[in-house]
Amino acid sequence: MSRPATRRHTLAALLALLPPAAARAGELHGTVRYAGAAPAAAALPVHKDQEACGASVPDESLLVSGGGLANVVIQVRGVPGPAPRPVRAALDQDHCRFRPHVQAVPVGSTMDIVSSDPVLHNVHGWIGRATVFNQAMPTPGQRVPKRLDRPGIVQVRCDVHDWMSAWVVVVEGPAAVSGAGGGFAVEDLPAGSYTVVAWHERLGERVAQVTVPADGAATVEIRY
Ligand SMILES: [Cu+2]
Repeated sequence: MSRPATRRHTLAALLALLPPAAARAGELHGTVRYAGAAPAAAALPVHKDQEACGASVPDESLLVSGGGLANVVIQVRGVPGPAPRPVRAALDQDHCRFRPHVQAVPVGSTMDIVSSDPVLHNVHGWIGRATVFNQAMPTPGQRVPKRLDRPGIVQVRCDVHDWMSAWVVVVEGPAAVSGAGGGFAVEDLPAGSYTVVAWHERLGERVAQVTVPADGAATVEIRY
């Protein structure tokens, strides 16, 4: 018969082998592919405040590189457990261009609207036809925090410069945005089978199913 101290030791060793109840050690890696011919890099003409804005800004609405599509928001739906923690995000205005062009932030996050430009901007965010924020930004260096409490796709425009456009997707679960080559990664996922919803501003939605292992990465390819 073993002594109690030995039994405790054995139990501790066994528990160490078990994953914690809500382990989130899984990951989803993926690539967003664009099947058509890559569009040529386009520029949007600047017809106002050219001394501050330049003659044109890049058109970021369809960016393809090496067959990969950038600026696609990937959301993993149906993940159990707590929602992602709110973050402090930023939306800059730099040479009359929003940076970043597309971002995803957890609901409840605060986004600082920033102007780096010596011209008046008026930043106007919409979900559908409802205004989320409408903020005049007359001063360079100005920083105005906005809390994003409603999930959805916020389209951002500048009322002064009609070429300026950005998208802020306010998400309720894990999400990522595809990078320049179409790659993305969503980390800290518990094991399970999930629906992945991809969204692109011009090409719309794609849906895929994935099964994330308890420890390791699932991979998925999203095709447009
Ligand atoms: Cu502007």
